[in-house]
Amino acid sequence: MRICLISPPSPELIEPLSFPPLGLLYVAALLDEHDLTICSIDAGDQIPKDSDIYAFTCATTQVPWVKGEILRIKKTNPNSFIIVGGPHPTMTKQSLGADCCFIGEAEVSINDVVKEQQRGIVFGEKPEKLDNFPFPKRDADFLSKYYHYLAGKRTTSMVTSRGCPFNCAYCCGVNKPVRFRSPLSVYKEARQIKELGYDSIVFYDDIFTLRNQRLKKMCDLISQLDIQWKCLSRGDLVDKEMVDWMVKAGCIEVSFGVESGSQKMLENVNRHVKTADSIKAIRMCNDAGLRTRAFFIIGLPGESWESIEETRRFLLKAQPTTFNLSMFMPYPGSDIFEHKERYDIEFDKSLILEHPEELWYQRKFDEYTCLVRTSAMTSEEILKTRKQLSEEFEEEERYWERKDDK
Ligand code: B12
Ligand code: SF4
Repeated sequence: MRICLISPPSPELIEPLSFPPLGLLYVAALLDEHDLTICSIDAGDQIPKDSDIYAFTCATTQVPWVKGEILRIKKTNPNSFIIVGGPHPTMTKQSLGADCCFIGEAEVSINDVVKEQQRGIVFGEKPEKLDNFPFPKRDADFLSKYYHYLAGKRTTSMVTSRGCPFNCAYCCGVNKPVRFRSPLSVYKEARQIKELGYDSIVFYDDIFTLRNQRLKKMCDLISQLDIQWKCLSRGDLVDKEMVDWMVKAGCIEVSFGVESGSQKMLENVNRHVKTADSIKAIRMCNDAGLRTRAFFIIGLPGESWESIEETRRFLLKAQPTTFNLSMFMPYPGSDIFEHKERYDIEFDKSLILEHPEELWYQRKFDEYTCLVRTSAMTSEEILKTRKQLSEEFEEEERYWERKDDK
C-alpha cells in the first residue's frame, strides 16, 4: 500500500523548520511495512499524485490548508482514502472532508484503520504501555530538513510521557490521561538520537519533572550519553535535589509555564501553581547555573491593569534568563472556549470556528494579534501592554538564545 503522510505548513511559526512533526513520525513508525512517503510542506516537499492513502496531521491553525488539500486530492485522486488525525480532529471531531477522522493516539488502532479503510469518526484506543510501541521514525533524510540549535549544538525533539494530570482552562489537554515510558526506554531513544548525530535534545513532555524517582532514574541513564538537553517543568514540581540530578545529566535549560504573575488569575483558569513557588523554582534553577525561561500568556480571563502589574513584578523578582509573552488564543476544546460564560472574557466563537487561521497570535516577528477582551481591558489595550512589558524587559534579558544559538 502506498501511504503518504503529510505535515501541513505552519506559517504561524517564525521558524517552521525547527522541529520535525513528532506525532506524524510516530504514525510513520507504526506503518513502516507500507510504501511510505513523508511530506513536509514547509520543507517544499510535493504530495505525490498516485498514493493509495493520504494521512494528514492537523493542528487547529492548519485547518484551512488541510481542508483545501483534501478537496484537491478528492478531485485529482478520487479513489484514494484520506485520513486526518492529530490535535485538531482530536479536540473537535471535525473530519475536514476526509474519509476517516481519527481521534486520539495512533499506536493501537492505526493499522486496522488502514487495513480496513474505516470511514467516519474513529476513536483510537489509548496505548497504555507506551514502551510496547516503536520510537518515532527518525529517517536521517527527513530529519535533515529540520534544524534547531541549542547553545550551539544541533538539537531535535523527543517525548518521554503522554498527557498531564492537570486541567488548565486554556489548554487543549490532548493525549490524556498521563502515562509514562520507562527510564530505560527513554535512554534507548536518546541514545538512538545521539547515534544520528545530535548532541542535544528538547524534551517536549508537558511536565518532564512530574515524577521525582522516575526523573532520577532518567537522569542517571541520560548522564551516560554526554548530551545536553532542556525540558519543561512547573514551579511546584521541582526541588533542589531534582535540579542537581538534572544538571549532572546535562540539562542546560528549564522552561516554566508561569502564565501570569497574578495568583487570582491563575486560580480563575484552574492553574493551581503558587506564583511564589514559580519564583522560587526559577531562582533555584538560576542559582544551579541553568538557563531559565518563563512562559506567560497575556489576555487570559480577568486580565486587568493590576494583573499586568503583578506579572511585571513577577519578572523583576524571579529574573528568568529569558521569557516569552504570548497572546491568549481560545482554542476549541479548551474549557474557556467551550464555556466562555464562566470566565471574564469575550471573543467571537463563530469567527474562530470559521477562520481558525485567526488563532495565529504572531504573524511575523513582533507582530501580534489579539482576539479577546476582558471586563477591564480591550483587545487593543491587551496588545499594547504586552508590547510595553516586552520592551521594558528586553534591555534586561541576556538574550543568550540569539547570541549563542545560531
Ligand atoms: C512540541 C509542541 C509544539 C512544538 C513543535 C511542533 C512540532 N512540529 O512537533 C512547537 C513549539 C513548534 C509548537 C507550536 C505550536 N503549537 Co504546539 N505543542 C507541542 C506539544 C507540547 C507536543 C507535541 C508532540 O510532539 N506530542 C507528542 C506526540 C506523540 O503526540 P501528537 O502530536 O498528539 O501525536 C499523536 C496523536 O495526536 C496522533 N496523531 C498525530 N498526527 C496524526 C496523524 C494521523 C493521520 C493519525 C491517524 C494520528 C495522528 O498519533 C500520535 C501518536 O500517538 C503539544 C502538547 C502535547 N502534549 O501534545 C502542543 C500542542 C500540539 N500545540 C498546540 C498549539 C496551539 C500550537 C501552536 C498553534 C501555538 C502557536 N504558535 O500559536 C503552534 C502550531 C504549530 C503547528 N503548526 O503544529 C496545541 C494544539 C491545539 C490544537 N487544537 O491544535 C497543543 C495540543 C498544546 C495544548 N495542550 O494546547 N508546538
Ligand atoms: S497547561 Fe500544562 S499543566 Fe495545564 S493542563 Fe495543559 S499541559 Fe497540563
